[in-house]
This record gives sequence, C-alpha cells and structure tokens, in this order.
Amino acid sequence: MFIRALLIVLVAVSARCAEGLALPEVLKTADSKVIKSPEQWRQDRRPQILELFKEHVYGRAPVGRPDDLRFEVTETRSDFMGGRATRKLVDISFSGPGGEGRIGLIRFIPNKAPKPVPAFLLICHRGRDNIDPSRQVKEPFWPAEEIVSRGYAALTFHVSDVDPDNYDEFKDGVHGIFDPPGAERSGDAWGSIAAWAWGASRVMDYIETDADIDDERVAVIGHSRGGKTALWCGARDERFAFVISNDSGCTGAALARRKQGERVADINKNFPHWFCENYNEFNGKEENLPVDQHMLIALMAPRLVYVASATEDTWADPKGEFLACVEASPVYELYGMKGLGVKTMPEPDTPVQIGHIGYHIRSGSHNLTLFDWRCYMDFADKHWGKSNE
Ligand code: GTR
Repeated sequence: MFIRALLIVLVAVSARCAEGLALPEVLKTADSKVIKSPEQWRQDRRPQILELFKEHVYGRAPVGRPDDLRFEVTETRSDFMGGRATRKLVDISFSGPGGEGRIGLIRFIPNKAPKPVPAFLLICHRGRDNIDPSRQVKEPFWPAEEIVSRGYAALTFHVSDVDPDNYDEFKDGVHGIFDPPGAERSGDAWGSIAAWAWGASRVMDYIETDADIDDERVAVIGHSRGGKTALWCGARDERFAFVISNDSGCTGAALARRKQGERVADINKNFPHWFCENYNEFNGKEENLPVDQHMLIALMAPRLVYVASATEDTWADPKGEFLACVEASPVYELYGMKGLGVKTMPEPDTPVQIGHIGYHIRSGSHNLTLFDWRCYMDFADKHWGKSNE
C-alpha cells in the first residue's frame, strides 16, 4: 500500500504538460532519472511501466505458457476461396489446477504466396458469424478473402474460448483454470482483457510451430475491447511485430486524463470483469493514475503500432487516441526512428503512415471496416515489403 502511494506521488512530481494535460513522463523513471538511450529504456523504464500497468490496470496473469500446451491440427483443406487458400483448424489446449481449456484457431493461408507469409491475427469478441470458418458469411470485420488476396495469412480466435465476456466472479474461462484454487483474489489479479491477451500469446506459441507463417511478421489486431486486448498483448509479448488498436478508446489507446467520452469509472462499473480490482481506485481520479495510455503505446517501441479512431466514435475519444500516439513518439525517437511524425490531427480518411506509429480517423461509427483493414495492410506492406498472393 505504502509503495503504491509513493509511486503515485512520484508520478505526480514527474508530470508534464501536453495540450494542457499533466501526463506522467514516459522517458523519466519513478525516481526522476531521465532516459537517454534505448538501453536505458529497456533496462530501467520499460519494465517499470509494464509493472505499473499490471499492478494498477490490467492485472497479473498467474501463468505464461502452460507446460502441457498442445496444438492439434484438426483439419487441413486447400480448396478454400476458389482454390486460393488453405484452411487449417487448430485446437490449442492446456490444463491447470481448475481444469482444461481449448482455444479454436481458424487460419487461412494464401496457397500461391511464397512461404513463410506474414500474418494478421484478429482477436474477435463479436458474434462468431463475423469469423465464419466456412466463409458462407463474409463480414468486413474479418475480411479473410481480402487479407489472403494481399498475400497475408488471416488468423482469428474468439475471446470466449479463453474467457467468456461476462462477470461471474472470475469462475469461468482461464481464470477458473489457472487461479490458485481456494485462494482469495488479489487486487492485481488478471481481468478478462489480460486473459484474452494471454490467449493471443498462446496462438503465437502455435504460430512459432507453423512453417508457413513468418513468426517475425505477425500483427495482432482487435476492435474496441479487442483493441484494448491487442495493445496489452503487444505490450507484454514482444513476439508480435505489429500491434493494431481499432477504436479501443478508454483503457486502450485514449488518454485517461482527458476525461472525454468513456471514463475509468464508467468502464469499471459497466465491465467489472475487464480489469484488475485495483483499477477501481482511479474511478473519477484519473489524474492519480501512475500511468497514462501513451505509455502503453510506447511499450511497442521499436515495433510497429497503429491506432485508428472513427469520427462518430466520441465515446472512444478520437483526439485522446491521437494524442497518445504523439506522446508515445519520443520513445521511437530514442531509437532514431520516427514515431507518429505529426502533431496535428489529420483530416478524416487520410492515414498518417510516415513513421513507425500509424494513425487514421475514419469517417463513420464505432466499427472495424474494410477501410480500416486496408490501411493496416498498406502500413504492413510499407514496412514488410509488399506481399503477393
Ligand atoms: C463499449 C465500451 C467500450 C468498448 C466497446 C466494445 O460500450 O464502453 O469500452 O470496449 O464497448 O468493446 O464494443
């Protein structure tokens, strides 16, 4: 408790102003040491920030890769999408003290593209018809045909395989499987966002065994709560080379201290299972947070990260998402790279893709659309070289 209070005070001391906001300094340690090199960032500051997010926001996963993690390819068929794609269905299974779990992975790969191919992994929280493995239903939320036609592997799993998206006092899903039986839950125990991020990391464990996928060019993407999850996943798991947040908003890409749209108190009240218990201490008190969301984006450095907003999605605070990218940029500059590369918000539908942080604000509502996907693939093409089917 004392250490928590001390950290909060230290952060307040090291705060600086951005557009009138007093944000915690991303490049200054808790004891006010200024970070001047990538080595110092990695050694002194990055672990500190990661720890603060675990302790106060997303919670701590009690397990990494389970010892008995297994991958079973239950089907391989090469005649999908008019013969252009191979579908594999993979069961990723594991067990813990509270039982067994299974994540069903759907994976399409372009048949003709030179292997190994880069990949996009979608964390899906919407209805399963959005990720129809038979491709009878084709939703822009997961445009597998378009992804494949651009030479990328299209992978997805549903979050409910990892942890159902409901508040049940953390009995079901991986919480029930891995939380120590009978023990009282601690204030920093993992919530559902951290559980889903853990699930995406288990998919990465599988990808590393799949010779047709280039595990050094894998993007993890999510929309809204899935976007929060993608960011937390990418922050913790540096095997993901590209992290994409689509309309993630509060406790995703948006700066909490702006207090625009959804607030910390709203999200904790409406979704009490998403974050750790400690996060409630900041309900109505965002300025006391020892972190803000620009620091989460900065944890991706020097990898690729892309944040997208939508004009009508004011609940997710588009300006706060943009500013978080601006404020994360100094960490990329430490690496001699461009971060976002601009400080003024772009016009709708004009992507900013000049540095290692990408950003756009799309016209329209809270959604993941074909326009968004095309921007993400353009950004990947730019940095990874154009893929061809
Ligand atoms: C909203 C919620 C957001 C966002 C979204 C979603 O209602 O307030 O934080 O995550 O739902 O996941 O669709």
